[in-house]
Amino acid sequence: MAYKHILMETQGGIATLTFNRPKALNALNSELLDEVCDALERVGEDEEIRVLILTGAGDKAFVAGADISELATFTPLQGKRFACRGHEVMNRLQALSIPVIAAVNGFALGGGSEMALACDFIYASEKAKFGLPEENLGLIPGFGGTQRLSRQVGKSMAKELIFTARMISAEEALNLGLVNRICRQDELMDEVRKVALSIADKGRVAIRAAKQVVNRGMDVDLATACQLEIDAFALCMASEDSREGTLAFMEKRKASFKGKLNG
Ligand code: CO8
Repeated sequence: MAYKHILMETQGGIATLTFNRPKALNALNSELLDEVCDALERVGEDEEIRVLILTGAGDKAFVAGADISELATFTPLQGKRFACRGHEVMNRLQALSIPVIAAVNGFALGGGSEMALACDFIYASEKAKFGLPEENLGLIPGFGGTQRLSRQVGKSMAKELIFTARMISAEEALNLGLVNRICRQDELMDEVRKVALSIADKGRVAIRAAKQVVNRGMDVDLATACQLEIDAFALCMASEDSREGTLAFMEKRKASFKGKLNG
């Protein structure tokens, strides 16, 4: 599939997906969502890719939400289909076995905040602004924001942000635990690539296991979650990577992980 609204680039095991409609502040239309879906499928199939970064083209926006000019034309049924497609994209992002980092370089509103929330963590530039402004349009968040924001910042804060449609700064997002780190605008991508490379260096089996256990564990009771951890730990113990990691420690050298479960 040729892409019109996104850019994909892979370098040294790090893939970068850039939302590329800067004139519309990278707003998400149906075509763009289809392209993201296709790109995520390809990323999932490519064993060489160890980390995925999402960011927005231009210096103003990550994604300013769903494309309102398209939303305005939808019948309720078309709106439902669009919401389902959005959920499919967010679920694919969350289910990807490799880590996904959102590099939020400007406005991340509505579907843009929801996209960032579906990533494993967020680094933001000092110019970033987050918000779920759907109530201003007589709508509610439709790409998982009501659920993922509540889980991230607690339900009371999520309700306040959704009810008021208020935009928050990178600083406030950091204080709420929505953002892991704030970077200077011109240093954001370098900082995100640095953390991505430090993750890419680790064993693929153990990174995948950690992501799955944290994600699945959030949705079940503590005892079940801890059992998931025990099982995943045992799986890691069976991997060639864990033999290499422990041996390298004892031989006082850097581990060279092959990303293999065994042999
Ligand atoms: N959709 C379409 N076009 C947009 C959007 C958008 N979300 N955001 C900005 N644009 C366009 C503007 O129309 C403008 O285009 P033009 O130059 O042709 O007039 C261009 O981008 C630049 O924008 P502004 O001139 O408005 O730039 P400002 O710096 O003045 O303002 C803001 C920036 C504050 C980001 C402002 O553009 C804004 O408020 N945008 C809308 C934000 C918003 O409400 N987002 C939520 C959308 S709804 C949503 O995401 C729901 C997701 C779930 C859907 C479920 C489906 C059923």
